[in-house]
Amino acid sequence: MPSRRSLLLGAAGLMASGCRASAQPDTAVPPLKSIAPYRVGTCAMTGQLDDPAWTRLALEHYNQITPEWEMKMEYILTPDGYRFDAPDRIADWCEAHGMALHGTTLVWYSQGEEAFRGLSPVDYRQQFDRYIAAVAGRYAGKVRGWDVINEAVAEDGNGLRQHHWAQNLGELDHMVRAFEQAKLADPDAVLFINDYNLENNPKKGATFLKLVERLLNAGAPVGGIGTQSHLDIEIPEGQISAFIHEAAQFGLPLHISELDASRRREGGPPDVRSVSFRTTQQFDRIAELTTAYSRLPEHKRYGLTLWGVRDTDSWLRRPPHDDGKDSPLAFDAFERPTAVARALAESWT
Ligand code: 9MR
Repeated sequence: MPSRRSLLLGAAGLMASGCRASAQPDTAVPPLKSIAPYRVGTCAMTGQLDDPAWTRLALEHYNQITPEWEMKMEYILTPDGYRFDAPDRIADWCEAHGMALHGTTLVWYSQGEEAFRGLSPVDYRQQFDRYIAAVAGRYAGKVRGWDVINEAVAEDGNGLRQHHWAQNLGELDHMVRAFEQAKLADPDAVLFINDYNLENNPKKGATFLKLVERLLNAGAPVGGIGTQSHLDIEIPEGQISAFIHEAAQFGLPLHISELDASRRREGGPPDVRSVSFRTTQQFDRIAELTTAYSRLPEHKRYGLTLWGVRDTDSWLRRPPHDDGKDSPLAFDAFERPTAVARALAESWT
């Protein structure tokens, strides 16, 4: 009798036996939100709200939305003032469909530099506060939480990133200030610090958790820890669960905030691993993450968000990453569940 795992692997198992997965009937998964013991989210852009296939899948499987980019400074802050049409539309859509909303991101090292260039120190500080007050205030009562600070840790995990917010307002102080302003604007939202490669790179994970500690010691109202979880499927077994365990020591809610897992290896020598091997690696790492996360006490589980609905919606299927074949998300271009969906389903049932 086949094991539950081999049934759930479905397409990967078929590929291993030489069949083309796309020619085979899929292994169905129940609506993910009906089996997840916490909120399960996806990201959205306004264009997708008009796509019936996208909305059907989103409404069937997810119960929380993070705007993919239209709630960021790059969209809201224009030379003519703040622009709220797109984020308002997403917020209204969430309300109309009983979806929770998670906001990302108030302060990101990669944004705002041009708009803030040339301001006097006093104006710079005022505009920083004003932006957070306006944006977090507008969605107060509508969002469950905010990524207040995104991607503060240096790429290699060696200290913090250098950028205009840090230069003008202080390396740690700009973060403390952002959390304080967000708290004033929306006292009920869970305020997150969010970053990536925390499981993939243990050094970066450790620097990030040290930063959480420093912020809490400085009195910043950090209310949650976000790990983006763009997983590297080649990391050793145990590394993901070790990070989740470490992060949970603070007692704060954790958000798996942008989950996906590329089957590609970027750079290096040609990748000769078979698709079935990579799919099994992907299945195992996702299952490790969700199993470790599901074991946390309820108050530490804010939810798990996938960074897109179908593979073709993923940032990993856009230049410069796209090879036309990657399957980092829970549904493929034909809306069929992938190994990612089956890994989630297995750890939730
Ligand atoms: O997927 C997002 C893409 O559509 C945006 O153009 C980009 C810039 O806003 O951000 C992408 O999402 C990123 C997220 O906000 C932070 N972690 C990495 C994500 C992928 O680049």
